[in-house]
Amino acid sequence: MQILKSVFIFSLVVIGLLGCVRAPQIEPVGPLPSQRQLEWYEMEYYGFIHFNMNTFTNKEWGEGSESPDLFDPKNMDTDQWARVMKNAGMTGVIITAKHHDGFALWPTETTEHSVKNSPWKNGEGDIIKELAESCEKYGLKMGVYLSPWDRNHPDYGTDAYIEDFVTQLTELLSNYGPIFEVWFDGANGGSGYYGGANETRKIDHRTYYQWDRVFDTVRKYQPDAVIFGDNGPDVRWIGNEAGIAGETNWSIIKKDEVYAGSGRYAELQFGHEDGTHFVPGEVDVSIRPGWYYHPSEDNQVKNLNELLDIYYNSIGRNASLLLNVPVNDEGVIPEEDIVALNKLKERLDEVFNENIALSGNVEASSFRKGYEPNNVIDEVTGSFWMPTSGSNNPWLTINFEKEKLINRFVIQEFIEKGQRVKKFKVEAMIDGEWQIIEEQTTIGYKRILRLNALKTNEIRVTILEKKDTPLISNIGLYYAPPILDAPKISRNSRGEIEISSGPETKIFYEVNTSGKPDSSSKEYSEAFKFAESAQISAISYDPFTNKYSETSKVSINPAKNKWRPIDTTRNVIRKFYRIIDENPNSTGSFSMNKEILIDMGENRKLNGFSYLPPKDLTEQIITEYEFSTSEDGENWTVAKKGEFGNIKNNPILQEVRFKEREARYLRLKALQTVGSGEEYGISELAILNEKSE
Ligand code: FUL
Repeated sequence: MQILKSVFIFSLVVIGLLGCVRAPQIEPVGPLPSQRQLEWYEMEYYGFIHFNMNTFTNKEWGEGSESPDLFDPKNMDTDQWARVMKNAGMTGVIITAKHHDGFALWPTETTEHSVKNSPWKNGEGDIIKELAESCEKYGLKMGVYLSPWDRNHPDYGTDAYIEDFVTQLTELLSNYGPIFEVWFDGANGGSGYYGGANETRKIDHRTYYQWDRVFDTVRKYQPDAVIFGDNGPDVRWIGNEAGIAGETNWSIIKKDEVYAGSGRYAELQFGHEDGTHFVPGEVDVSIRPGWYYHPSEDNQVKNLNELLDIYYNSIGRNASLLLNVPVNDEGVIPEEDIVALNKLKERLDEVFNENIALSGNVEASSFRKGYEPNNVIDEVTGSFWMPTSGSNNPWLTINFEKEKLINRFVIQEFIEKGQRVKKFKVEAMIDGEWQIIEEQTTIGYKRILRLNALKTNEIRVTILEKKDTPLISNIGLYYAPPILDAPKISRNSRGEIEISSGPETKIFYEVNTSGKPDSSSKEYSEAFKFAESAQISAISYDPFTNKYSETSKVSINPAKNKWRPIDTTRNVIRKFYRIIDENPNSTGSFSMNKEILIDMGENRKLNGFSYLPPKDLTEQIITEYEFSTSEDGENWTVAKKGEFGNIKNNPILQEVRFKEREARYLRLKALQTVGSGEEYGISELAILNEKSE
């Protein structure tokens, strides 16, 4: 027995030593990822579902006073959501269990403002439960979005609310099986936003929510879940909602300096080379302009080119991609979005199906035993190439017997021991000489470069700057067959409609039809007049390859070529033409108490207006507005007064609808603004007069 025991202990020691042989010899560099972060990184692409009260009120931010009676999806089908996301290649889904308006998608004990008081399933339903079951059925991981900011809760702003907030979290984390990510939004109404049923208080985001307690709750009930917040602790916001991680993207940040409310969001896009904590970035972006479903955005689902840009700018830049697909008021993902998701999946399969590098022969400037160059093409993230320490510009080559056609380059670091590479270059042997193809900064978990297509029999990667000896786990080479760009459709400053596409292509288009142009549709030759609102759809066609592009669909607002920006004494103010010049990149800036007046030159019917905020944050953005009209420029009636929800983080075109009226003069007043700068900006102002939904 004693002998057996010794043998057993000896074996344990040997196994232990063997297991440790590789990693401990390598000194870690900087803050390191946790096991849960490593697992999260491998998920890469997962879905966001914004579905809640706003789906039924057609808003981006609800105010908390909405009646639960409004929540009534007639064809709720979480199986459909999970199926669509699984087919799209996603690995998980995060659902807005509670958004800022405080309505809960599960029958929480903490509030009456939930599904239990809605007509849906006579108050007996539980969307979180249904989704958890569907996720299990389709093999997706599930995450929850629980908004700390709650515009409904009567105690919001006091400690009593935090008790309920923690209870809500506990319910979500203990009743629905495994949760892979808990999403805490940074938004809160402290800056004077309009409305909010119970919202007069200003809170300090850093101290009010008792984060230590909240995070402990997550660790207690779901130890494997990552926690998302503007600055982590596990996963950070990428600092914008446009789908873009920085080309330089460190997984580490100075967490204590960049937090919700710090005003330093721009840094989140890049991380910090001298970061103190490992908090990798997640790119959250919507497949439509808004996060919630709005029928008016049915023709604004992002097309394949846009989705591919998002993919390469997120997963291709050391971040994960959390792609939002809004569920509509029926309770299902609309067809348009499914088509777009499937096209992206097909394209990614087509491009990344064959890793050309696998057929190559790998050599390197040097390597340490056990960390051979060949490890970069074994498709295992746990094995890697490591040059001998101290080598200055370590390089690795992949050569082929025959020339290969290549235009995508993938490289991954073994990040368990820290993100190390600061700068690298890719070269190709072309006509017997090395040519520099790209010089780039950080790598991290994954970096994908889109290259111009090249034919070569050898590729060389050189690490130019590093924190310490680089550990490269994978390299991939691929070829993406070209796709035709979809046409661009816009109104020009003369009020005409213009359509453009790449050289040597034809354009076919349709005006106000169901929007499926083909070669039997009208062929575009030059800009044309069309004064009223129009739905234009167009495709490009390449006669040489006989290929069609994606369809572009755009709603064009009524022409503004007769409009004049005026002051109260009706003098034209030339510099304000910028707000009606149909150029989204030119902005008119207004001092704070100034209102905008427009003379449309003639009476027009309108049932709404749109405001395009400036994109760069050098000007203030309007968050609360009052829009009025007049027939004579003297007597005004207010058409609508309200809030542009979430406009700061997602500065997209805002469309506001009201009952149809006739007017010649327009007036926009900014009641509240947010951002930096002394003045507030308007990039475009337009009227809407198409049939509202
Ligand atoms: C933002 C929120 O305010 C939006 O409504 C949305 O939920 C987005 C994902 O995060 O900060």
